[in-house]
Amino acid sequence: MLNYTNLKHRPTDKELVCEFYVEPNRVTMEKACEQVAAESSIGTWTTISTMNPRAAEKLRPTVFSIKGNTVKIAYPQDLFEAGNMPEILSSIAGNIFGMKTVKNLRLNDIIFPKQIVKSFKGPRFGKEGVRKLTKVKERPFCGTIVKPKVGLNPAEHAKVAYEAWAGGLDVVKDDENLSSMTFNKFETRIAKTLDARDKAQTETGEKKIYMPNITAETMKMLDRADYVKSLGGEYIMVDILTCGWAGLQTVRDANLNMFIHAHRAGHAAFTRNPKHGISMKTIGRVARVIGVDQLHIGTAVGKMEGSAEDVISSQKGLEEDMFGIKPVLSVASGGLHPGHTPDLVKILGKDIVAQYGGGCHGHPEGTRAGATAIRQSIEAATKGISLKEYAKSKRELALALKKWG
Ligand code: CAP
Ligand code: MG
Repeated sequence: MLNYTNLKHRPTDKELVCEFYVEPNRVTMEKACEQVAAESSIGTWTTISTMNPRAAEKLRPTVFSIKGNTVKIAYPQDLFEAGNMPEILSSIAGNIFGMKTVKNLRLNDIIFPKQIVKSFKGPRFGKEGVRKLTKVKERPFCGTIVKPKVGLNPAEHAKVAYEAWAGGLDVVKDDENLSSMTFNKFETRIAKTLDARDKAQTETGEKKIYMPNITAETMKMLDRADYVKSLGGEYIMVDILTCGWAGLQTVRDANLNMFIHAHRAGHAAFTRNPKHGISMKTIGRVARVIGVDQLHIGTAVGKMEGSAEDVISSQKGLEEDMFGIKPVLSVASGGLHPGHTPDLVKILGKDIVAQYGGGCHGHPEGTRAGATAIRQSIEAATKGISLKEYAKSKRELALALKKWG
C-alpha cells in the first residue's frame, strides 16, 4: 500500500495545498487521512497490481499536517490539468466526501500554486475596477434586488429599478431565480431596465448599475451577455453554483469585457454544515481564480446563516494576494435593512456592496423612500454618526428604523 503521510514534508511552490476537517469513521485518523489522500489523487481502497511506480512518485500527494481534526494535504500540480477547474475539483472535492472511512469531511481552504492560478483568467476588473466604473470612493456600494423575486412584467420591473436608483441606490440586480419567463422576457426586461437606468443617471448625476441575471445553459448565457452589452450594459450576473464551474469558465473566458457579479444560490448545500462539505472561503477562492469581479459572501447580521468569522474569512480569501490576480469585491445580501448597516460596515468594512431587497421595497413609503433610507444609513455609517442621531433629520431613515429597528 502506498504511504501518503510525511509529517516532515513542507509544501513546495509546485504543490496545491488543501486544508480539510477530517472526522474518521471507525478507523484511525492516520488511516482516514491516507484514504482521503489516495481517493483524491491516484489511489483507491486497496493495493492494485497496476500501480505504476513512476505515477506514484510523480503524482502522489502528501499528508503533511494532522492537528486534531485539521489535516493538510499537498498535491503535486501535475496531478491537475491547468485551466480545468471541474477536473481539479473532481479530484480534491470529488469522491472523498462519500467515503465510509470518514464520518465527516469538509474542504475548508485551497491554496493554489502559481502555475494553476495563472492558467485561469482571474478577475477582469475586480474591486478597484468597480470603484473606477462607479466613481464611488469612500463608502460601501448600496443596492437592491427587484422584488418580488419573480412575477413582475418588464415594465413593472424597470419601474421598481428606476425608483430604487432615483432614491439613491447605486446598484439594482435581478433576483437569482429570474431569467426569461413567459411574463418577463429577458430581452424586453433588459431594454426597459437599462432605459430606466439611463433616466435615473441623468436625473441624479450619479453612475447607476444594472446587473441582469444571465443564468441559463452556457451558450445561451453568452448570447444574453452579448445582448446586454449591445444595449450598453456593463454587468452580468451569474448564479455560479447552479451554472457550474465549466459554465462560469466559459463566460469568463469569452472575454466579454463585462463585470461579472457572482450569486452563490445553492451554496448552503455545501457550506452550511461546519463539519462536512466545502467552505464558502473555498468557493470564493475558486470563483476568484476563474475570474468573477464580485461575489456574495453573506452578511453575519441578516437572514442567512454564516458567522462574522466565516464572512470575514471569506472576504480575506477574496482579497489577499494570490500571485497578483485582482481582489474581488464582497457582496453582503440577505435580510438586510438600514438598521443593519452600521454593524455590517463594522464587520466587513466599506469595500463591499450591501444589497437590501425586502429592506428596500418593504419601506413604509415604498421603494424610493426605502432606497433613500438605505443611502442615509450608509452615509451615517461612513461618517460614524449613530443611526438614531442621523434619523432625527432623515425622515426616510426614521421610518425604516421605526419598522425594523
Ligand atoms: C436577498 C436575496 C439574495 C440573498 C442571497 C434573496 O433578498 O435577493 O438572493 O440574500 O443570499 O433572494 O434572499 P432580501 P446570500 O434582501 O429580501 O433578503 O447573499 O447569503 O447568498
Ligand atoms: Mg435573491
